[in-house]
Amino acid sequence: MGTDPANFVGDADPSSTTDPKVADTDLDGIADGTEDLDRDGKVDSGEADPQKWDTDNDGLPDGNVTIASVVVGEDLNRNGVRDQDADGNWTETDFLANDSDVDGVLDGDEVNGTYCFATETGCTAGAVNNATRILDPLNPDHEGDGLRDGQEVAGWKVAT
Ligand SMILES: [Ca+2]
Ligand SMILES: [Ca+2]
Ligand SMILES: [Ca+2]
Ligand SMILES: [Ca+2]
Repeated sequence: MGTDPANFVGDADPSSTTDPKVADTDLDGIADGTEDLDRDGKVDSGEADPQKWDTDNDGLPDGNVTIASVVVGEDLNRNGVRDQDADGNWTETDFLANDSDVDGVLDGDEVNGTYCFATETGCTAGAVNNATRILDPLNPDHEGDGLRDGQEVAGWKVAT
């Protein structure tokens, strides 16, 4: 017996260490082997980091977790890739980009309602959840008024 060289895949990055006894080392909802799409033991371009709960640091876990009965996360079906519908529209946020809809508001702030307006005092972005401020992380202009959500957060207004 022993290791069959035909089946053994070497670890391309020995400095990364996931726990072989745990299926999901970083508890982000995606199994370690699924985050490492090509199974080479290295975090390659396009892959989430199996040792980081939130690879892009936007406040949302790479996979999904349930917090207070609400499912939040990026790779909602936990398959290790960002999915699209038949029309090519993204159905999941990007676990490698902290602002998936490129509107200037981080994914986590859109989902958790933690953004602040530039003119506000006593408010730190990301500090406190605010249910009245939940936006859509896949829609850069949730009201459809032509201004990106981040521009409105920064204090821009539609000319009247
Ligand atoms: Ca994981
Ligand atoms: Ca994230
Ligand atoms: Ca997915
Ligand atoms: Ca955004």
